[in-house]
Amino acid sequence: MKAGVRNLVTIFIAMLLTVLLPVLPVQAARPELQIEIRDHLFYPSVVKVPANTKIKLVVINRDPTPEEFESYELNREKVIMGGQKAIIFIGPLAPGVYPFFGEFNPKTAQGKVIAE
Ligand SMILES: [Cu+2]
Repeated sequence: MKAGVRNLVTIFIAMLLTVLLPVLPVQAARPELQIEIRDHLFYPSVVKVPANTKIKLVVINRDPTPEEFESYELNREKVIMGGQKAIIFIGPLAPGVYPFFGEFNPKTAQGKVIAE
């Protein structure tokens, strides 16, 4: 390669890295977890997450009836219509146990997030 071309390639790669590098760590640092509601139960009902990390929870309601994902400890409350899904961001959490429940079926729909 001629020196001029090599310089252009080097500059191009440097520009590409400048654009990409700030984006990549953000995606890597945000784990995504999926919880399903079926027959007024959560699957899985126990969810382990890394402490001190922001988490994206995708809650899919497979029941035909609406449910409300609710947690006092996580300070979250979200209605999910039948057959719909909701995205709920939680954390960063201190290590500990954070119960959640379905407000429309609180006797059966119970679960907990364990941050460790
Ligand atoms: Cu509520």
